[in-house]
Amino acid sequence: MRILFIVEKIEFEPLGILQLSSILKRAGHDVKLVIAADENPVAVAKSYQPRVVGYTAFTGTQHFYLQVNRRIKEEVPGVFSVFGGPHPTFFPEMIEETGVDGICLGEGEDALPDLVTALDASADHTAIPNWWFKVDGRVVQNDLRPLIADLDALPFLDRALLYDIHPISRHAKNRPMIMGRGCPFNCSYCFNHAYFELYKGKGKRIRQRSVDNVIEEYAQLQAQYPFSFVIFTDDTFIVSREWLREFAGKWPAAGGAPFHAQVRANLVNDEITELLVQAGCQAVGMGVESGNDYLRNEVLNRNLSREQITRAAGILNQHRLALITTTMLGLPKGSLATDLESLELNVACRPAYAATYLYQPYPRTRLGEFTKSEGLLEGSFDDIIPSAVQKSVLKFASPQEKHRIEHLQNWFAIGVEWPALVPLIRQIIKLPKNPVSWLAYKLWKGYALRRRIHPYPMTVKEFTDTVRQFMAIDTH
Ligand code: B12
Ligand code: SF4
Repeated sequence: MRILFIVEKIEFEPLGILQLSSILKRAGHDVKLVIAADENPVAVAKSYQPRVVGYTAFTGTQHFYLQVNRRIKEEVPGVFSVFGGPHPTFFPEMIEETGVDGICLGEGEDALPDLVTALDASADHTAIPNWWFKVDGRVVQNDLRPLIADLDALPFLDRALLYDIHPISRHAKNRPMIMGRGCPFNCSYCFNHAYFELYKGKGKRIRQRSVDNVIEEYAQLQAQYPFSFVIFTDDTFIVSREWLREFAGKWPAAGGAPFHAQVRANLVNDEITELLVQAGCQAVGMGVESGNDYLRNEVLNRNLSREQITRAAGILNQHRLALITTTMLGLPKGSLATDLESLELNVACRPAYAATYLYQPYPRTRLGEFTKSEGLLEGSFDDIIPSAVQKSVLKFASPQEKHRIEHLQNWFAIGVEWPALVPLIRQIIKLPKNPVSWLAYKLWKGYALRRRIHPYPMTVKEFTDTVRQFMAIDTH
């Protein structure tokens, strides 16, 4: 059967779709991907005539996909449209939208092939676990199946699906990989607690692939599409010391490339950091999120002291790992003053780059629902935009305060690098947002990423491609 996936643009590899594609192809199906920024998805759908069209939606990106889908449903009679990913998982009410036939909640590896098989056989599909369907104008809600216990049993991602149509990704020097799924913490703004609420009693919260399986995928990928740097996208790479110890022994021996991984301050110590260095880690991401103790611990439920954060940053810096901190501005119950406290805490961490985002209240997360119920949300969850760097959807003490918080996002990392500029930045952010602020943000970020975080050699062509791709990113 023919299945067509559609993505709006490529800012990062669409890992969920690549995973689903490898499974569908293994079952003998024909799969195609179209990047709407490069090709008209409606025209491709008309010529390819898929039986199923599928989309991954993050909160904020669903509007684009719903619109494309409505056009495809008009032009390709009989096509079955399905949505998966975080937004449908936490907002399955999306099934009510015109043109949506099915919503997949949670993991799609078994759910999608089961649906495709049923459609192929013209059998009843309406009771398949993980799916909500619209049947004769009525919504059918099925329960979730257990989480996949053995991630090693999954086929490797179908990178060719993307690389065959997107040369920039094919020739990229860095590639994302995933070593496992799940995070044991319960930060109120993050999807993890909500995800495991949904999956309660249906499997282990933390699942890791075996080290050998990760290395095998790496070796295949390196042989087919040579590259220099791995970005492990896992929420918390250092969740298991035993796994990390085995990885630190085997990855360098297997010729593993230098890599980036996510850590959490309370898990960072000398032993873990030495293992990361031994493995070849060059850059780490670590959440600071807020410099205000009340916001960080009561509102965000981070359960982390200021000292834990600066201590962890000190250890990572001492081991010469390039540290990227992440911080959310514009938090519910926060203000410009608390965001400036966050800047101060970042200064104390001395990061190679201080990444900042404007807080977005995602549906079904504890903080998202709190933001809504406290009346702090302007409009509804539907008003969230794909970008976490342009506009906040929260209400603040005054429109001026909100504007300054949004504008501070552009200057935050510069203030962390050169704290002496903070008094000037406090004045700049009173001005309307402008192209100079955006350019300053992009240039400093680009410089820090290139020189401090991903300093591998590039040809002029690779460099210009990377710059072009980077300047076009407007979501993060
Ligand atoms: C890597 C990552 C990124 C990467 C790459 C994203 C990408 N395009 O793949 C980058 C850094 C670019 C990124 C950016 C953003 N991200 Co992000 N990201 C992640 C992260 C850490 C891993 C995602 C991943 O690759 N998982 C592995 C794959 C295999 O799983 P999956 O994508 O979930 O897919 C599975 C299922 O969802 C399902 N499925 C997925 N698609 C489909 C489609 C169909 C048809 C079906 C049937 C099933 C299905 O089946 C798949 C296999 O089980 C997650 C957190 C997490 N641990 O999941 C956050 C997460 C997904 N990101 C999130 C957000 C909000 C964003 C941003 C919107 C932030 C921002 N505003 O900048 C942007 C959006 C970028 C965009 N426009 O696409 C949120 C989503 C919350 C929400 N309600 O939408 C998450 C959950 C983190 C969080 N804050 O809680 N992200
Ligand atoms: S540590 Fe990170 S991934 Fe884990 S729950 Fe908190 S924010 Fe989410």
